[in-house]
Formats: sequence, structure tokens, C-alpha cells
Amino acid sequence: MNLRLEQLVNEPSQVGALGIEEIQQLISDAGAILEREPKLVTFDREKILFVGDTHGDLESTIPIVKRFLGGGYDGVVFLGDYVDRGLQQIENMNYLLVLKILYPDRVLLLRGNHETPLANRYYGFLDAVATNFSVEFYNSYSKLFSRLPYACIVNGEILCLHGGLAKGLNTTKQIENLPSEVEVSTPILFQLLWNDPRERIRGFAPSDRGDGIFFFGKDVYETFAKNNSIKFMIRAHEVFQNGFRWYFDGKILSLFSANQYTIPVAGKIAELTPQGDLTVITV
Ligand SMILES: [Mn+2]
Repeated sequence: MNLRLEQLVNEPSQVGALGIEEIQQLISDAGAILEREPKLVTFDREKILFVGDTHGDLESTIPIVKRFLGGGYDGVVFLGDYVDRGLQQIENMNYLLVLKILYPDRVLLLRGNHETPLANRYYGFLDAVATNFSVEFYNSYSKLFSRLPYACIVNGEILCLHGGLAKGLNTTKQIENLPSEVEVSTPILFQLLWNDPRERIRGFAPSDRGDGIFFFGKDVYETFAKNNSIKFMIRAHEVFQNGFRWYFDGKILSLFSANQYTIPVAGKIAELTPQGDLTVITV
């Protein structure tokens, strides 16, 4: 099968017209690339974009990809949560797979808590795949999700992951050794995908998101950052009406990049320049 990937990237509306065999091909090709990626990716690049949750909002992803392709960037880090909730979940995921296959070394797709069956059963992606294709076909996606990397370190000093730091996580090295699980049962991995930073708490505190999920305080971040020579962290996972929030006196940047969500959002992405400046940009 000859998928015209360049054409699909430039005409994203055609991604919605892909048949099941073509999508299977995308999943298979992307899976082969992801299988070679470590769980903690070393990502040394000059000019990079960082993208928060897109949640099936293809209309927000399209201009982000356009900026990446036309703006002289040598890297883009998507921080997870590509599916669930939005209007074009399958299309959004497939579009990002096309991008990954075309530019495997420049595009990084991290795993979010919504790249799991636990979330997909409740928030729409399993239903979307079952309605358009079949319940069985969903397994192709869930297996692919298990291969997504969990974190990256940019230029030796910026840690990127979807949720937050975890109880028992002391070194970035531990992330490298986390398993590829379809159903996430390893507590450290579960927390990487689900935890949130919070001001004015010390250590970890139970999160209202559910059992086994925690808020972590500035002290947790500072200890981890010091021990691992991290200068800064970029994560996603939380919706803000203005699309972003700085935590811990500017040490953690939280991004949300979908404009169409359960509430109206002014989605944001971030840009790192070769000079090391980090700027928040409206999608
Ligand atoms: Mn999330």
C-alpha cells in the first residue's frame, strides 16, 4: 500500500478518509519506529516546539504542525493526550502518526494518561474506534500507545513528561527502565501520567483525580531537579482557560493546546529558541 504521507500532512482533511487497512499501515509503521525509542528519550535540538493536550481537536493540531513544518524547527515534543473527548480523536491521532512516520527524529510523541484503555473506556476513544471500525481494532491502538515514550530530556536540562513527578521516582534513569504496559499498573508510571504539581503543599498529597494519584509540592520538584541536574520542566495534563500556567516560581510550565474542549480554551504551545529562551505562544 502506498500511503501518500506528504500529501496527508499538507491536506489533513484527507486523514479522515483513510480506510481501516491504511490506518493499520500507519499504526504498524509508527509502531516499528516507536519500538526503537527508549522510554526516556534524549532530545538535543536547537529550535523546538512543545505541545500540550490536544484531545481530538484536529483543528488546533493543524496550525501547530504547520508552524512546526514552516518555522525552521528541528524538533517538536507532543506531551500526550491526543485522544478522548474531542470531535476528531481518530483523525487527530492518525495525523500525528503520519507526522511521526515522516519525521521520526524531529517529532516526539510522549504518552499521556489518555493513551491508555483505562481512560479510553470512559472518555470516548474506545467508542469512537468501535463505532467507526470495531472493538477489536482498538487493540491495535492500545498496543501502539504502550510503545510511546514516557519522558524526554531536552538539551540535557529540560525534563518533559505528561503528568508529574512520582512517589519513589528519584532518578531519570528509573524512567528508562519502566515497562511498556498496555494497562498501566506500575505505580511510578501511573503517577508520571496522572500526577499534578501544586503550590503550597510539601511532599505528596492525595489528588482528587482518584486513587493512586498525587499532587507534588515544590520541594519534591527541587530535590528531583537538583539530583538529576534538571533546570526546568514542561508538562501538560491540566486545562487552563488561558492555556498555560507556571508553577513553582517559573520552574514548571504546564501547557494545554486544544482550543475546543469542555470549556473554551485559548490553547498555548511553547517555543525554545537556540539562545535558550522559552516563549509561550497562542495556538
Ligand atoms: Mn492528561
